[in-house]
Amino acid sequence: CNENVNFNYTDSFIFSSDGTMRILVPAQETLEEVAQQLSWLKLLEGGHHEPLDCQARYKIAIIVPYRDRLSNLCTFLLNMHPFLTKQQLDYSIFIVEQFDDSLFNRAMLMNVGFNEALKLREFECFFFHDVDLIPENDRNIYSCPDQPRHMSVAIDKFNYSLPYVDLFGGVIGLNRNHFQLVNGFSNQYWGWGAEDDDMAYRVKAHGLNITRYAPNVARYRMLSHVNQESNPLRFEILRNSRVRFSTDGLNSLKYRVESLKQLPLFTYILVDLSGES
Ligand code: BGN
Repeated sequence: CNENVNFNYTDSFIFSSDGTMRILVPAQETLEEVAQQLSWLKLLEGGHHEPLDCQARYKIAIIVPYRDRLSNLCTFLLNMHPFLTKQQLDYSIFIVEQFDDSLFNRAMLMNVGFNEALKLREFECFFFHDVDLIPENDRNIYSCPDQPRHMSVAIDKFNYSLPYVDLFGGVIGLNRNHFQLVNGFSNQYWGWGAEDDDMAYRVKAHGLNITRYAPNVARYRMLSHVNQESNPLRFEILRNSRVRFSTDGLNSLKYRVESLKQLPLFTYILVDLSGES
């Protein structure tokens, strides 16, 4: 398939000729209402879509770690589905929610998403995506990256500039082989911060390079939300992360799936990270 085509009459409403997108707002913040607003897209079960008249190059999984942000989730789904569909991708959206009441472990939820998605289908690349980041330009193509790609380069909250050169958080894309090569994310970061820096270290330590699109394309709006509790131990864990790359990650991941459902707009995974698997 050619990526990024004009696909129907709603196109000119959402997308303008310079690639800038109008961010859609849900009429009501419920999943049913969002599904109704997206009914014209003809999504398949589990938040899956693939082009009907051509063969997409790759199978793509969008993995979204989640807890208690329904408003963000509704806006995310309402905007991401038209955006990804327009790019003629074969994709599925996975929402991975933490069941236990420990501090939020974003990295571990993304590892779980990777693992569980691969049990369902042979995905070739993975976009690890914060639920509060909405792309603003449709030239920001979610194609399978040759090298790990940092997608959320220019975010409105950071005045559309990169806060520091090694930032690898927000939205990132990796192909399956690279994610496995670096042993996924660390499972050690409970609470906000540094798990993305750890991933940047992993990528570099394995001879890979972080790539980026130009900032006028890789633009995102950050939705408002209550901030998570930060992790006071993150500096220390990050300082000696290197010694754990080969023992802390996909190969040490322990979790229990409480629920896995194919919903109309996404595949939902509810997971307990706290105990032994
Ligand atoms: C950094 C955080 C990242 C976060 C960015 C952007 C740390 C580690 C300090 C040693 N890193 O400061 O996790 O994505 O800000 O918000 O806290």
